Amino acid sequence: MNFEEERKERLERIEKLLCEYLPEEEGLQKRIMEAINYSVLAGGKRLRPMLMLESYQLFGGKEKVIEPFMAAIEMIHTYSLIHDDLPAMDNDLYRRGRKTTHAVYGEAMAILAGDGLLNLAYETAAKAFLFKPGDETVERAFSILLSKAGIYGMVGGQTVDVLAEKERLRLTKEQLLYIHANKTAALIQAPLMIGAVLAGADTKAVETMEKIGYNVGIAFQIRDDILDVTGTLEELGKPIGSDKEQGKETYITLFGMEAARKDEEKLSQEAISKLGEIGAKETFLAELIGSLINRRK
Ligand code: GRG
Repeated sequence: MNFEEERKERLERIEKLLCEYLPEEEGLQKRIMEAINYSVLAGGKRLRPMLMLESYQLFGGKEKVIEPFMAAIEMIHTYSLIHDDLPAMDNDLYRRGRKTTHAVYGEAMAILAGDGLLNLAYETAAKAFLFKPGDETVERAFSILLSKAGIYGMVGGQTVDVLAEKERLRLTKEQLLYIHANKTAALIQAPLMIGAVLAGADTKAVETMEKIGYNVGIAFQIRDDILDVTGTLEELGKPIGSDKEQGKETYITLFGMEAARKDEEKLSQEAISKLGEIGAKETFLAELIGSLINRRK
């Protein structure tokens, strides 16, 4: 199988898995289930659960305990997108090639769907204890998931981003990297670390995965900034130029397009060579990281 076939195979497994953990659309509160399912099942690359599974298998994991965490990370990611698209934040009407959640279900329901998904993510991850009651690696994985998604991770990064935009701050490199490291990289680090932890990898290996996640996350955000300038509506499934429209500082406004491309490449290559240090250079994971460099969506 070539890389694309392998990626598709994994994608299908993840789609099936998500359906297993998504709620039935029933009860008086049925509308929120519809909004949640609409948002999660809108496609998307499923990058975070894919990274988690690869990391788990890389360190020898073979059990089902990984699955609730794979579903949970995609739920957290989707909630962040729902809330990021709200009128109070980016006010975007399109995402993943279709109308955003608030555009279809209204603002109140989109807020609730995001809140509901975040909670459902933790309810789902907790199901890992059904596979391994009282297991210490599950506890550690849980703690990584919580902290990388919270105020010392993604929510923290988003906070600084929102403040910088509202106050039209000129950012220093350190400030921009702080935003990217937390808003974006934290949710790339989490799956790589959780996969390693659940497979029983040692602390040093988990730290290596955290470093790899940092590089991949920053490179991923740089590419996101590049695509906002060079992408198309068809490729991205949302209008381009939103950063400029909102007067947002990005890697490109700060350093220029050429430096952005160079740094993206350098960060990704460093991540792949770190994988080499743990004997994982010739793996799907390394190819997946490499494929993100020139992605068009
Ligand atoms: C609202 C708490 C809160 C956080 C929002 C993730 C995020 C923080 C905002 C979304 C907008 C954005 C540009 C985030 C940076 C990370 C990023 C590029 C997300 C898009 O992830 P992809 O490309 O999306 O993996 P798909 O649709 O493929 O899943």
